[in-house]
Amino acid sequence: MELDEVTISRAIAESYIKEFLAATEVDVAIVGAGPAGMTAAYYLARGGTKTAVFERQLRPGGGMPGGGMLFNRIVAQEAGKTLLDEFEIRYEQYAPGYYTADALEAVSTICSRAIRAGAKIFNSISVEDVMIRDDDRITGLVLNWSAVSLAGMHVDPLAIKSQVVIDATGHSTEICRIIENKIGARLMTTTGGVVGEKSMWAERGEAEILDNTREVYPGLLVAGMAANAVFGSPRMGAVFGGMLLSGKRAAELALTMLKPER
Ligand code: 48H
Repeated sequence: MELDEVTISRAIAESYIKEFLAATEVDVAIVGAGPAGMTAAYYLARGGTKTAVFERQLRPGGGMPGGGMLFNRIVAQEAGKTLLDEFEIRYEQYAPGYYTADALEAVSTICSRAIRAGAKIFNSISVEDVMIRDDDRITGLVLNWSAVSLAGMHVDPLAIKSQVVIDATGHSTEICRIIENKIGARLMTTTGGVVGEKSMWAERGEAEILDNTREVYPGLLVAGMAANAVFGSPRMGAVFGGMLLSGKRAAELALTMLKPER
């Protein structure tokens, strides 16, 4: 049988649209497919929660593939190792309490486990705005192709609804900043806005990330580096255990926020 280019094209376009349409109303929408966002997606999807992740870049992984300063290894501490075990990512003990893993194995494994659990990751899509309703709650995301903004084209976006949104955008805390810019100082932080990340202190950054992983605006959770940035905690360098643990915590919290009729 000959391969027909039009059939290939229709197969790609139709199957993509089918998945995109399915994602127009989800339980949880996650912004950012870094380690925190993908870990949250894995835990949510595993429990049957309808979960979509939107990632600006062509490739998932966020800051993880670059390891530390492009040395593509990551470090996890004792608590973070439990998540390496969960994902079956191989690691070596470097010193007591310090475990190293291949950054690309970590990214590809978490990504694969999240997708196979049922999460849908949409790459090359940027979240450029949110939907807020009168009762002061985030109700969805406003999306556009990343290529549109890269090309500087004026193209209006599309929108999706979500019961819960997770800001897992890393250092830039983009979803929290959108809320701060558009509706003012209404975040559940000490200032009402993004407090801003503090200088590197691995011990404290990792110690505070789980407490910072919480609801920051009605319907909006924050996870990963964005959690420390929004609440004013330190960065921690290339130790990734906290990112994975924060993603897991965000998933657990999101489940408690979903309406019972699901
Ligand atoms: C769609 C977006 C948008 C948007 C951003 O940076 P990440 O890897 O974030 P985390 O929190 O999973 O992990 C942080 C870690 O990588 C890190 O930077 C650490 C530990 N730093 C410590 C230190 O001291 O420096 O991933 C965030 C993802 C990226 O892939 C972005 O492209 C994506 O979010 N993203 N996607 N729409 N508006 N904004």
